[in-house]
Amino acid sequence: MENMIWNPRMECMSRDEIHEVQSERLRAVVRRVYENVPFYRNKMQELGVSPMDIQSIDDIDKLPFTTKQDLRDNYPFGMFAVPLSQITRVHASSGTTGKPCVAGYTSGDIDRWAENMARSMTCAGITKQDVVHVAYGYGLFTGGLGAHYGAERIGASVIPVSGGNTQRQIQLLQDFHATAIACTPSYALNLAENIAAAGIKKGELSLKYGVFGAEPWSEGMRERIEDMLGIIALDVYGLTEIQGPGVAMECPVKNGLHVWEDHFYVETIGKDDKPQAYGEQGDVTFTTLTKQGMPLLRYRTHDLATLDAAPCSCGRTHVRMSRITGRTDDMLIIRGVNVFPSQVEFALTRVPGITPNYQLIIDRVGTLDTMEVQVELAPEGMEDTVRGLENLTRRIEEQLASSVLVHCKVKLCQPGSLPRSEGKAKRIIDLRKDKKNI
Ligand code: DLL
Repeated sequence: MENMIWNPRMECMSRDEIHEVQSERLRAVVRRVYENVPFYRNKMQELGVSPMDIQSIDDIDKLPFTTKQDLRDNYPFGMFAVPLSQITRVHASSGTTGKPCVAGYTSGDIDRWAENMARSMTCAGITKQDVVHVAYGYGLFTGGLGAHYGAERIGASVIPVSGGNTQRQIQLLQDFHATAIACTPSYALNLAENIAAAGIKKGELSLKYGVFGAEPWSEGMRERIEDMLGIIALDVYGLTEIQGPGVAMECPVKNGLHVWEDHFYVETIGKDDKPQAYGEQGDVTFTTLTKQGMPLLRYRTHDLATLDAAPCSCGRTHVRMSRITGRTDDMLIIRGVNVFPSQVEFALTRVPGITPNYQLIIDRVGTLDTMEVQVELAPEGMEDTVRGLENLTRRIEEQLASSVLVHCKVKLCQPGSLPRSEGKAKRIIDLRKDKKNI
């Protein structure tokens, strides 16, 4: 395996050096927010903490958490630590409830973001020789511009296609010989299906690498995308409030995503609001160590994962975060059982003959919650006898019952019949929201 590292000095430091860099940067960021962001000054005063109390990264748990609600309360620019005249870019995430979450960047922040995305893309194997097709949306969403600046920083040839218009994307992939693609995994699958349907063989495209993120996806989904497109597909993680894509990136070892720890201090927080030990699942919580425009202390993402600081065979020393296994607020409670959509996806990818195109329809009949899993048949393995379909349905139900632990009804759908994603997939339709609680 070729071992390309964008910034070996920072990406391969010893754990002691990381501790030192983080401590120095934490002291500076705490001083900065205390002086410039009334929200943080008030919070710290309430807790009786002053910047002098923060001497090293080990003092992190003296600092307050920041929540999405805090950002909403300070909407739109109340969390900025510099005057607006120094903010050169604003992004926002749409958010399903309430106001969007806004992030402001100074030109230095944009520069560091480009570096972090250059690191991330190099981690995937991308070099200046590559042609990078960016099919994340451009705009307030951070995916498009984040991937764009990173690929440009490497010196690759960037094709800024943005999302949508799938047939045109396929044409461009063929004509411009893109060697790398950046988009959501659900859109990668959508593209792969359309490429197959157009009769284009994977060898006819030049694609080698995929940098996929912005939504949860499973190993099974990865296998399918890699197989259909003939590429290596790696996971990139990030969120608007902290930076956008490139907060963490999987390396080809495929054993977790390296969190760029010289810029982001990561904790996993347990139900008791205390940091968990490595290996214990918790709410992924970030402190930005270098952001100038909108630094955040201990921001609770609600994404669930585990951390591992053991050395990685790629040579990078930064802590690895598991795939996101769910979100604390994405958890469905079906008849009292906690269900994460990622568990359903995992179960579905274990059964041959279907695709990872699925939707969960949650409803309530009387007082009883119901969950219907709608999943598409694979075009290549079409069961066409009634008996065959019944058997397949039963196999899926059994697989779901053993891994999800609730009985769900399964509905098989024709290939191509469920809505396709052009960005983040919408997996859950919860009809209970419109019903009164009885
Ligand atoms: O989705 C930033 C991004 C763009 C990341 C492109 C990767 C690639 P937001 O729209 O603010 O930002 O959404 C952030 O998306 O809290 C996670 O719940 C989810 N998410 C992002 N990356 C992953 C991933 C961008 N690799 C929210 N796996 C986060 C699972 C992810 N979930």
